[in-house]
Amino acid sequence: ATADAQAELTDGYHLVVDALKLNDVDTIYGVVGIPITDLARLAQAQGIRYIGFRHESNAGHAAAAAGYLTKRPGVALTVSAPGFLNGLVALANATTNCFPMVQISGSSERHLVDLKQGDYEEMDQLAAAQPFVKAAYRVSRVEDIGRGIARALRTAISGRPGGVYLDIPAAVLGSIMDAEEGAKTLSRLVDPAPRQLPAPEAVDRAVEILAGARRPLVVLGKGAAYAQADEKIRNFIESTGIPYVPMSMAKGLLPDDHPQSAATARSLALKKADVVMLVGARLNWLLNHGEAPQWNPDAKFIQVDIEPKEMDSNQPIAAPLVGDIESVLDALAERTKPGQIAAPAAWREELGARSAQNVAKMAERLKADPHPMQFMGALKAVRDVIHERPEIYLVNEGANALDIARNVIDMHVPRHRLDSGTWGVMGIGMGYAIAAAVESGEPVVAVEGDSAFGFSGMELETICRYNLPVVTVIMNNGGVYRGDDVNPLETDPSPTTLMLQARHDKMIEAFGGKGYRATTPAEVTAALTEALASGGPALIDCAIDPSAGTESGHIAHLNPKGITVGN
Ligand code: TPP
Repeated sequence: ATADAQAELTDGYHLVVDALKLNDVDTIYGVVGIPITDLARLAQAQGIRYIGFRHESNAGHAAAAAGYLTKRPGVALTVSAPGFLNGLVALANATTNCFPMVQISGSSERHLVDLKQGDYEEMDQLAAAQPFVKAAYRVSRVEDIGRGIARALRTAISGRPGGVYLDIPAAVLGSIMDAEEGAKTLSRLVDPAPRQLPAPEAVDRAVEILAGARRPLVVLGKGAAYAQADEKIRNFIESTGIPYVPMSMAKGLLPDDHPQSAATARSLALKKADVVMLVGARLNWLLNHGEAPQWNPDAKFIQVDIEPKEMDSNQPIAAPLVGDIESVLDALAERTKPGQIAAPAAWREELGARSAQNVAKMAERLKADPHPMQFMGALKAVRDVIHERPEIYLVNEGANALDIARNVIDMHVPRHRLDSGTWGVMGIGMGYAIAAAVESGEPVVAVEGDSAFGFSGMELETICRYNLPVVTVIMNNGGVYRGDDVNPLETDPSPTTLMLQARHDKMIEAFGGKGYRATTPAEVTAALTEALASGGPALIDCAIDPSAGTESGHIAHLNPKGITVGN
């Protein structure tokens, strides 16, 4: 064919890239292979940043974090069957956490898959994805690519955000059509996530309940952080004087040292609050389902959530404020008379006094500097270094490494803490860290349990390959939870044992990054300071007492109790 005739044709690959660009997708996280390798190449050639991972779960977690941080769907790209399934974990996790994400996967030949003829990487991926995602779609004709991508992006971002699966069979990617006709099949979303206004009656009901409260409390969830309505949330809290408790990823939405933060008097706040306003927070296991004894059994709940089905899922909701958080706060401000909602001083003082006690206790515990190093010592060192630089993103997973870091490390800026989230999942570490670095260009510190790190550790190579400013800090106590468990039979290591002598710092050196080993808090401080100043990839292996930590961290009560194992 002549060059002219060529120029008039397009194909599935080009239409996918054109549709993504038309909708402002600027980064793809993925792992290549049949049938999507050329898709990644073309995307890169056309100016979309492509970040290539070592495992699809990590690419998927990165896309999910990108969605959370930017309020635009993160895109993950996977190959058929096994690659698709590896990515599906992250897509399901994104759905659970309400992060907007689209996993685009190539898939094998439909006619072979459907008759189960045994194709290369054969799997009915659309059916497999369905139960785990907000929605799953398949594009079966090249002229539907634009529609499929628009639909996937729209579904991921609008209403309650979540994970969307988009299946594109190999044959569709390879289909050729007239370029001009092809261009007409693409569209740009108008109002991808339109405002959703709450019902005025519900707003009035909420105002009345809040006005009559003696011990009101606001709970901020990561939905509140996601909403990017930071100023309005702060105004609501400060103008009403209501104490608030941030869920872990809402830390920093208001600075953790805010005088109205009841984070350090959490148990008392939950137990005594008579009116609780949930903002982008769900009454799930993380909040004990709103049940006594953690909560006041007579508490009235007001809930701000974009998803009507969330209401009454655990406790009766006295004022369901169904809408986007910004619109709900606007409506509340509009329909509240000046001074109508004001948290009683006695309640604020009661919480303030308890906070002061707990803060003093914590300061006392943080003063100790025992050897071998404990979690507290290492994490205090991390805290002090990043306190100086609030722009740093903190990624955090593990059990004790998660629970203790959450309490020790204050956040001062919204959306700068990314952690295991609603599922308490291990494996988000390197993916979230990579996305935070890629999307923001700011430094990232990933505080990882040694077990948690292992789930995504190979992505150190990715971090080094792209020369990202990620410092991984491993709390190495040689075990899942702790490193001192023994198998009484002495046959093999105990189920919770990992190698205490493991030198994770040597791993990053294999890829050209900088490795540090720290055995005291002072060494943690020195290593982290130097690593952050260098601006390059680094890993600090912190030698933590193998007997430090508790089994399952703060959620040991969730382990079912049968008869005692082993004796
Ligand atoms: N697999 C997944 C995908 N998610 C999980 N939460 C678990 C397994 C169970 N689990 C919870 S915490 C954890 C594991 C494996 C690791 C805890 O050990 P570590 O990361 O070393 O943290 P530490 O308590 O020692 O700080």
